[in-house]
Amino acid sequence: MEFDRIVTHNDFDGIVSAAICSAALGCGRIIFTGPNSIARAEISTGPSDVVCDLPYPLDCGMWFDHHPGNLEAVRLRGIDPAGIPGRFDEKPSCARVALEYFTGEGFEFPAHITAAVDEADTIDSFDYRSVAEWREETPGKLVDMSIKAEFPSFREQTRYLERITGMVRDMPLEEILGNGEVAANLERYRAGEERMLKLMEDSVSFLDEDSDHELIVMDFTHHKKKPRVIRNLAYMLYPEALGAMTINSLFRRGTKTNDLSITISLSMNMTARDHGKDMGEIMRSLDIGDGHTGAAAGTIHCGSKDQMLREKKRALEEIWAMWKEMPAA
Ligand SMILES: [Mn+2]
Repeated sequence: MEFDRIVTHNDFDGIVSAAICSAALGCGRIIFTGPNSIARAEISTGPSDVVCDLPYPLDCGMWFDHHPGNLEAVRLRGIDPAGIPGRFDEKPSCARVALEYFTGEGFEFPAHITAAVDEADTIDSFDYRSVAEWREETPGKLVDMSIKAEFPSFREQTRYLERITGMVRDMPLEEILGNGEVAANLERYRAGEERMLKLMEDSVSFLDEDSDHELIVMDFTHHKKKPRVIRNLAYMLYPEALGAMTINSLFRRGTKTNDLSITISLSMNMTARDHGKDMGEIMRSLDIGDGHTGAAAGTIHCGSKDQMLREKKRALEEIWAMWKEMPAA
């Protein structure tokens, strides 16, 4: 079977997954996208496409993924996942799934690829035991930061992701950091982080019921443009909080809609604890999205601004009720 394109998630796990598929299949053309574009079928795929770290599209040659919700969606469509070429496995990263698949097929990967997969496991599953561990800089985290820098255009970002994928395939992460473009993007990321922290300080609150300040709520729906923030930076403001939520308006082609995008994640201080909080379960119970134990996201479609305000209030109440019901330790 010949594969023309790798269609992958535009994050670190997606990049490492694509590097693995590119090394194993000798296929160089890579398309970067987000899960929503696949769900809305904005990208047409066919039998010569390998799809990584994204929902299963209607048609593709191979599919690699690790999101339980995406497997569920396949089953709900009446498709037997075992019949799909590629592999689904609930591993910490999709890169791990792809690595194990091709290793099982007899492909031998160089040590720098397996090292990148170790980093993808940690980064994608957010496997940190404390705020300090999360802030500790590793080669993978620095490359990840560089792809999260602000880019002048979507096209330039895509080109950069393509180049990074080639580098991840061909050289160790440490060596990638020596690249001038990577260093410049990392610098831009750090400057952006400073600005984000300022912006977040103005949007952070806690629910009235949340007297212990467990769950940071960042409501950005009053912004006219989509603010670029990284929700976990909130833990730099409140290192003792147990979780953080963001509420954003969804933008389509640059226009603000009444639809809401909600993310919720546990603080890394919860990782080592024996708790019962499951962020993916909250999103699935509300039937608005999906995710892992530690981080999840959902979308609420609203027909008007009034409805959006009502739905936001209701979602906050429901999320808080479920959050409190799940034991913290
Ligand atoms: Mn992933």
